[in-house]
Amino acid sequence: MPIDISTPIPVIDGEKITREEFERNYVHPQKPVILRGLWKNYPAYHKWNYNFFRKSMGDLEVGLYSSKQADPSQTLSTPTTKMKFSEYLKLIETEPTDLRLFLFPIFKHKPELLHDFDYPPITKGYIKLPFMFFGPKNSITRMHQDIDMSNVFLTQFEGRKRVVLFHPNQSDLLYKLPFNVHSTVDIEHPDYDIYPGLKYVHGMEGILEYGDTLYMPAGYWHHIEYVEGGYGLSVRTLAPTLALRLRGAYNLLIQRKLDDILRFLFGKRWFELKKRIAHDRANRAIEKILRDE
Ligand SMILES: O=C(O)CCC(=O)C(=O)O
Repeated sequence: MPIDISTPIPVIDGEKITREEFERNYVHPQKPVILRGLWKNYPAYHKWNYNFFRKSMGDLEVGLYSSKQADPSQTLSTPTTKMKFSEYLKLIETEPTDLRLFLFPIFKHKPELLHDFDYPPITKGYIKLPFMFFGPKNSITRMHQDIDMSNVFLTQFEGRKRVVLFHPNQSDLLYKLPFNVHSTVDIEHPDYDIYPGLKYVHGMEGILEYGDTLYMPAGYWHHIEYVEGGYGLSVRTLAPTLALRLRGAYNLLIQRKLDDILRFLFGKRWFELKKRIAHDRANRAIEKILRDE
């Protein structure tokens, strides 16, 4: 039985929505939405393609991460391999590979690219720290929440992506690991014997086409599959509440470091303890659902 992701992520015309409508309907209630055509008026929409990146920065050496070797007990901080950016672009355009390039600070290497877009006026409070994500066909960004708890606007510039989202209030049923923003569940092949909580989650699904922007409110769990090789750009705005902003700062500045130290000191035993805590929390959440039924 597949996991319930039967609710579609709504798709709206990003060129027509006003700031007032967007804030009222999506930012304040923290609801995800796909904004079609939001970036159409920026040069990047037509200018950024494989050839453009190859020509303008193909010689740059980039650190790549293997999706196959992704180990849920580790934070992904060390690249699996390195190669020239032009070689990597050729790889994802033409051949099967599992190498991904994520949280790529492309604008540090080529600040001129910042002139190719602006921050859409449908909301305010942008954090001026854009990142790009590149991946080959069939690669997966494993399920996680963004550690800084900001609202994310993820725009697709090449290829299509399938996106699955879960509200942050389902973290326990998704076996969120403590001191972390990841989970060990595989939502494509749910194992209900090991993870019975997955029977009770309800998610949303959508496809990001060329030029679509996914608005993903703070704390939303996301699983991303590259239906085709391609790339996207993310910009973010501050979370809507002080509590979420403080949580983001705590995650970044304290929790992550504490997790690294405890992993260094206790290795696998620390990971096993975190998994046990995640299972206890999921069992309690299931009991509550059954009690309330
Ligand atoms: O597009 C991707 O590969 C990942 C994007 C993501 O995880 C994010 O923007 O937080």
